[in-house]
Amino acid sequence: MSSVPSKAVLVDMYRRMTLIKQNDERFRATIMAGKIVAPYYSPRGQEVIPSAVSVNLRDTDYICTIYRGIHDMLAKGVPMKQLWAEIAGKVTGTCKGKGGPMHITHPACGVMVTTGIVGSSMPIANGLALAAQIRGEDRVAVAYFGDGASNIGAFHESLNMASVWKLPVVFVCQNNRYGEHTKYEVATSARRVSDRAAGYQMPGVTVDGNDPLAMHAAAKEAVDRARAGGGPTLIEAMTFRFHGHVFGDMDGYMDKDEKKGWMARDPVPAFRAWLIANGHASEADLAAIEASINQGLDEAVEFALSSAAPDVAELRRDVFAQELSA
Ligand SMILES: Cc1ncc(C[n+]2csc(CCOP(=O)(O)OP(=O)(O)O)c2C)c(N)n1
Ligand SMILES: [Mg+2]
Repeated sequence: MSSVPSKAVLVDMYRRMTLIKQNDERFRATIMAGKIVAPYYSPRGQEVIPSAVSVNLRDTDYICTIYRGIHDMLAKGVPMKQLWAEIAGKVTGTCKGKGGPMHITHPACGVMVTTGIVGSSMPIANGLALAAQIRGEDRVAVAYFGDGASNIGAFHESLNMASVWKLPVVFVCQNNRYGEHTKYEVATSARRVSDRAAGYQMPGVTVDGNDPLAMHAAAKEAVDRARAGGGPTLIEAMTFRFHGHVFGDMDGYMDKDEKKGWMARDPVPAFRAWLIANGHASEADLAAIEASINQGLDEAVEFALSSAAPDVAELRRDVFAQELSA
C-alpha cells in the first residue's frame, strides 16, 4: 500500500487531473464546432500520470513532452490563455502562434519542448539535465514519451548516457498500449518497458499509471533520487488512451472490450469519489474546483479566438539567432 500524501497534495492532484479532462472535452468540442483547426492527440484517460509527477516538481524543474502532451503541459502549469492562443495560432500564444499545438514551449514553468519526433524528448531532457549538472543548478528534467518510443534508438542512447553521467532525469513512459494503430505486443520485444532499465544499470519500475497514490509514490521516489544525485529512473506508467491516435481516427483497430473496460474505470471520477469517501475533500470543495476550471476555459477560449494572427513580418523572426532581413 502506497503512503498517502497530504490532503493538500491529493486535492492538488485532483485539480490537475480535472483541468486535463475538462480541457480535453473543451478542445474536442471546439474542433467539432469548427472554431479551431488543429491536429489533436487526446490524452484523455492518461490524466493521473503528469498530475502525480508534477506535484513532485518545482517551477524550475524541466519537462520535455510530445505531440500527445497537452496533459503534461497543463499539469506543469502552462497558463491556459497562452496555451489556447498557441493552439489557435495566435500572436498571444506561448510561441507567438508560430509553434502550434505540436511545438508548445513555456520555459517560465519548465515546459522546454514539445516534439512530434517520436523518441526525441529523451535526448533533449538529457541535455537540460547535463546543463543543470554542469552549472550546479538544483533541477530535475522529466522526459515524457510513449510505449512505441521505447523501440526508438534515441531511447536506448539516452538511457545509457543518463546512467553513465548520473544525470538528474526521470524517464516517464506513458504505456497506453498502442503506438499509433499498433498494439504494444505486436511491436515490442520486452514484456515490460521497465525491464529495459536493467540493461542500463538504472532502477526501472512498472506502476499503475491510473492509480494516483501508486503513481505519486513512484514519481516521488524517482524525483527525489534525481535531485539527490542518485541518477536517472525509468518509470513505465500503465494507462490507456480513451480515443484514437489522433482526432478523427475512428479507432476501428482498438479492442472494443479492452477500451470499454478502461473507460469504465475512468481515473478522474474514480479519484473524485475516493477523495470524498475518505474525507479528503467535500463534494462542494471539488465542485468549486471544477467550476473554476470551467470558467478559466471559457476565458481561455475567448482570449484565443479573439486574439490576432501573427503578422507576416513574423515569418522570418525567431528562426535563426541573428534575424534575417526581409
Ligand atoms: C521518428 C518518428 N517515427 C515515426 C513517427 C510517426 N508516429 C507518430 S506518433 C507514432 C506512435 C508513437 O506511439 P507511442 O510512442 O506509444 O506514443 P502515443 O502516441 O501512444 O502516446 C508514430 C509511429 C514519428 N512522428 N516520428
Ligand atoms: Mg502509446
